Amino acid sequence: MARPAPTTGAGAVDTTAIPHPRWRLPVVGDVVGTSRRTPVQDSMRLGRGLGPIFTRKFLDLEIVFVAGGALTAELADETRFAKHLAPGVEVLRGIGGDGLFTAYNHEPNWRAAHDVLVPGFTRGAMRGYHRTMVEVTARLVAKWDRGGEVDVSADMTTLTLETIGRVGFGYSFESFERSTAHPFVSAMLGSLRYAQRRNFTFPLVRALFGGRAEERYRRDLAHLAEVVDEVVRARRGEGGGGSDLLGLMLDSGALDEVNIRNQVITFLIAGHETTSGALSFALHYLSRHPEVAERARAEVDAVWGAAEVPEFEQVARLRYVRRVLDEALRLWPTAPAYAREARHDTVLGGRYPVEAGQWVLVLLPLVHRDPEVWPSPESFDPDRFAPDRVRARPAHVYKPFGTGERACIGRQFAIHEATLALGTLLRRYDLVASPDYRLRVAEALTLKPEGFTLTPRRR
Ligand code: MNH
Repeated sequence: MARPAPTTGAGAVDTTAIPHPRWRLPVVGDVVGTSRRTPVQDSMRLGRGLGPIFTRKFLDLEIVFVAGGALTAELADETRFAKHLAPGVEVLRGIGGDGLFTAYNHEPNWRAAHDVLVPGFTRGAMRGYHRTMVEVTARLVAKWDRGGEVDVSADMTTLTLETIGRVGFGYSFESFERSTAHPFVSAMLGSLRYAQRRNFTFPLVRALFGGRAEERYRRDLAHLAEVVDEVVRARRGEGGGGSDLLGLMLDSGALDEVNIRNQVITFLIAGHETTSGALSFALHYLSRHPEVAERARAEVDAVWGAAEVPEFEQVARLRYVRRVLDEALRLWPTAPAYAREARHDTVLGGRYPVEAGQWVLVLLPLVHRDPEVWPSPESFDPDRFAPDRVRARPAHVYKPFGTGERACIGRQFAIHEATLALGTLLRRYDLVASPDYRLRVAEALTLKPEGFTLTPRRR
């Protein structure tokens, strides 16, 4: 007997041959034991043991998750697949508009902005940002020097937001000087929270009870636009120019006002949350693995020597610190998923037909734990990223920065910023965590450790 046609949302794949979690309920789907606060970790739990591909059903939407390295590598083939705006990203269109992260592949502004902004992310550009990054890191150090317990995720968020604001746009939130959040930051977090929550609320509930939240969202968006427009006006007043991201956009003449505003908001958001989480996870693992921290610190001492602050090249030479960061991003890729759609009808893994336009979600925390690729996947071992071991692995199985031409434009930026910060903190402090802390992962737009504190002690 033919099986009934699966109830798939528009654009989803024929899922008849793909495993799904055991306790699938009629109508609502795979929701037993899940929470809307932890969709990624729920998917990890439900997907474990189901193999390299599985589905989860949410009401009438059935999403295909890819959890294996080989399928992830196949999806990296740009001739067959392209970026897709997954529902969780599409809800951010209201905030990022046609900015790089939320642009559709077919929007001409994606290519236009990409071409304008790529020069802002070259090695030479990073060299130009280095001094400002060092200055912002010094603010963090001044705070930690005052002693006492610190909320790691909060401090890393302050560091990375301040860095992208100053480096990218010459704008300081003065976050280290404030006792309460900058209004721009509140508006940013508020609008993100609203956009994501709306993703999970039924339209009727929203219509009945969502009025005030909706109004607040509009106000938050208006405030974001106002602040950005003010920054742009100020720069224009100085005659434009400057070698930062804003300067590149204003000087190019290729981007319209609204698009520039969308890019600034996009960069302020995409340019800090993920790096903040990556730093926080790395610090967590360093605090849990004293032998790793010792080795990393010895490297910093050897490479930086007595220099008060490192030179640009001295950051790139922290090879082992970099491996710590890579390994933290393997276990907790802070942008935990990305979606890929078929460019034309094709067959995934030799078995699963995917029609043009249909899409699947790459679930990185499981891909990065694929036992076919990663021996003892749960253990924290930075030496997995030693050059010979990287070479021994297949390509495209480690993807914390996404893939293809829509991969992260800020990768080098994030790596330089995070390696500099980790080196600075390792050299200056013993990172003492509470022995009782068990890693809890909070999910918002990105992943970060929750409730993780350190008591840094000057060496
Ligand atoms: Mn980032 C795209 C991860 C840091 C700006 N980033 C992506 C994607 C991933 C990602 C994954 C692809 C998403 C998709 O396919 O839908 N990004 C990260 C991680 C870090 C990070 C894990 C830090 C660690 N990103 C940064 C920084 C910036 C930045 C820093 C800016 C300074 N990222 C972007 C932008 C895009 C992006 C912009 C969209 C690029 C495009 O589509 O053209």
